[in-house]
Amino acid sequence: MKMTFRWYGEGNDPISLQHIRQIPGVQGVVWALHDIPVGEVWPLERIKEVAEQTKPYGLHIDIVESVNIHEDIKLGLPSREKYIQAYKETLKNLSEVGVKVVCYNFMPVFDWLRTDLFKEMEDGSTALFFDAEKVISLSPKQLVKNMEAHANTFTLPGWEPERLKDLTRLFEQYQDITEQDLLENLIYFLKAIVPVAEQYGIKMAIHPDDPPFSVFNLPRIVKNKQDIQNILSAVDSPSNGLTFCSGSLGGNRNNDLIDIVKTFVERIPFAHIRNVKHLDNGSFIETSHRNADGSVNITGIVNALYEHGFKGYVRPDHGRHIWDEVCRPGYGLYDRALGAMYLQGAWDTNQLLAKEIPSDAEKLVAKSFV
Ligand code: DNO
Ligand code: MN
Repeated sequence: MKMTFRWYGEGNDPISLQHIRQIPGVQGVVWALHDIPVGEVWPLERIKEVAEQTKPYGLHIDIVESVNIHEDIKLGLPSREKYIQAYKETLKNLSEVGVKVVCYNFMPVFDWLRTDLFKEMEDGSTALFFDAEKVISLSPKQLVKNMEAHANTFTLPGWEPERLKDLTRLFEQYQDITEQDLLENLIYFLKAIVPVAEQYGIKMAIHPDDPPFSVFNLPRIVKNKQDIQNILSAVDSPSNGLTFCSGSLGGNRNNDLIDIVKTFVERIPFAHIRNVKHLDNGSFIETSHRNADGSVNITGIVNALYEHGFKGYVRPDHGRHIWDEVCRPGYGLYDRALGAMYLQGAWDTNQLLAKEIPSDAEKLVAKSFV
């Protein structure tokens, strides 16, 4: 397990590289050029700048999250050709600094979605919350306003303003797009991109939909095991991979997360690990990583990754906001650092056990939810 930590870049993240490298076990940052508008080529000089900034701290920049996909590609419009071309050039530029994994998602219009970004917990911390009842009562515009108003002056990953400025038109464009259409558009994109990624030694790793079900009637195609199977088998290459995200896939209790790990481990170059707690009405709140605090069997997932020979990168995904930290929603230093330690503790225990009672490790891998 190669531990990493998301970093929003110089001047865009209150968390310094110095602080990140003080988290035990963290070897690299997961980064992006967040200010480049979707669809544009990432300039080589800007990419090299990030390599220069991180080098003194001994942190690698092997993983990019995300190179976002232009809506015209998702919609399958003729203009997708020019955006696919730009994407290829970005991959080439990224390969120049040794990038190995590019995480991306294929969610129409919105990236991840929550109704509350700072929901109060009993212990006084706050966390990201998806209120299933509230989401039904909100229009997409209200939801966007709500997210932006609560973002604490930080930009939200995947919620870049240029992507959302023309919401009504985007919704109209998606009206006749079925899940099958969206999948075909993804496969078209992958068929064009994967050979180029192979050539540059990059693994593309699609991020699951978050939450893993349709919201506002938009099509969603990375929700469960079958969807993942469809995508990975459509282009059978190690460069067509999955970002296994326990929090996103865990937003649906019917997903067997451990089975997903077992089945696809060889195609998972990157994993996001975090916990969510399910409430009775379909809502969920993001909790600490600890099994007892949420519904997801986090240590079971780590065990499964270990057992099945996972060689990829991991990052603690979102965290709560604790100890009065002022931070980007879900992306404070403290709780994510605690998460990194919890995950590494579970991994190290496996290493220890493996030397003594290898066959017993399997017993720890029981079910997805606790
Ligand atoms: C939210 C993140 C997502 C993720 C993208 C990957 O915090 O998990 O924005 O980076 O969906 O493309
Ligand atoms: Mn994730």
